[in-house]
Amino acid sequence: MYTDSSGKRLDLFCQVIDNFGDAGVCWRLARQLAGEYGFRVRLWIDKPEVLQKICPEILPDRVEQKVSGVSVMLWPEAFPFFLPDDIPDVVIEGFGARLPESYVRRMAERLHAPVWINLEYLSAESWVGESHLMASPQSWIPLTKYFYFPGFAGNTGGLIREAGLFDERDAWQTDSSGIARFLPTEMADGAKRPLLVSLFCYPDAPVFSLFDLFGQCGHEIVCLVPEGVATDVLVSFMQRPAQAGTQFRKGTLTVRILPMVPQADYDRLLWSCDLNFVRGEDSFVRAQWAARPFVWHIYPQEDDAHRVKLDAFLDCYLAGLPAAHAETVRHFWYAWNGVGEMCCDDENGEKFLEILPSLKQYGRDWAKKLALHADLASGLVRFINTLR
Ligand code: TRH
Repeated sequence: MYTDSSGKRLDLFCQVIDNFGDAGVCWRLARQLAGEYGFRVRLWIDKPEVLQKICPEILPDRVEQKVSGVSVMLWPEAFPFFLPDDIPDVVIEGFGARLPESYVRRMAERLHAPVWINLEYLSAESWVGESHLMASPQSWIPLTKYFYFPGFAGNTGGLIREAGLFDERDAWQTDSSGIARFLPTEMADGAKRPLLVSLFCYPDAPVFSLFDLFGQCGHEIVCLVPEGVATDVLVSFMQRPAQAGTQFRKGTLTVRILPMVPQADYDRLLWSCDLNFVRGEDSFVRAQWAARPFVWHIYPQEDDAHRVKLDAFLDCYLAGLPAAHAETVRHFWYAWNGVGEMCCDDENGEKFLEILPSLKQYGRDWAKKLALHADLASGLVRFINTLR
């Protein structure tokens, strides 16, 4: 813990654009700021029902509730009337969430204006370091907003990483009984241990081709898919509804549909698998902390803007791998993201599976390297303290 901010009040605003990442990132950060730094955190969220999917304690119809030390507030369309004293010391808008105008006016009326931060999206592009902590004086009101950019380099805001995360992960990964929970019972004993894969992707991922590869690869693979992921492809592959509990076998591949699990269990799932397919932002980061080989399905953007982001990350992630392995990984990630084709007779897929053991060791080194930088919450708290 960098510093104790006990008693300081903080509002974090989360607008759910789509999927789970906006809620997932804001929820993780809110808990950490409350639990590790002692902030009195209010998380304003416009769709608590989305948060409930990854945190079942949330009651979506509550206007206010306290969960894991965080006051979770429904962010209504007609925002409540606030007095300047109701405004906290720190205001964070998640991913450019547009704050209610009346609220911003009250911010400006406080004797000491709150620290106002826009938590940005994650990218490995080099401009991120230059824009991190940039001040944006507002032309319409005497307030300044600061951009806080997560990132992979030392000159960025870092990545969310809770205290003790690596110890918890290591304890889990050395205890096979937890991992066995994710395996079909007949495969749970060590001798028959299959390759365990988790699959979280957007609907356009070439899942069919991946399953063909897995089904013909010569060793047992169990692929765990959270319910709701790639449903159409799964239904046509399995010829049955893709509900939690469904299991299907083809060649060497067993597909198991899991229910969506709470965030902490999702980490355990990633820690347990030999290969994780992840997407968006938060699961992408958690896969790196899992220190296991992973494949990222990047959130698609207009005009292929995501291609630049994908390359920026690959360039830094692959820099420490032997050239041939780096090429195999890049090719596989490209195909998964629709750049080039993925097909089961493409030998790159087999090569990728062959190099998994060395990617596993590389994943540990990569996680250690990233953890040399300050984590996002500690950097944020340090910055807040420089302004107050
Ligand atoms: O769901 P995502 O695709 O989310 C986002 C949004 O699309 C967002 O608009 C976009 O800007 C952002 O990606 C880049 O993927 P992400 O970010 O990985 O979020 C998923 C969250 O759900 C993450 O916190 C992990 C959590 N989760 C669980 O808790 N349990 C589960 O079973 C699964 C599959 C995920």
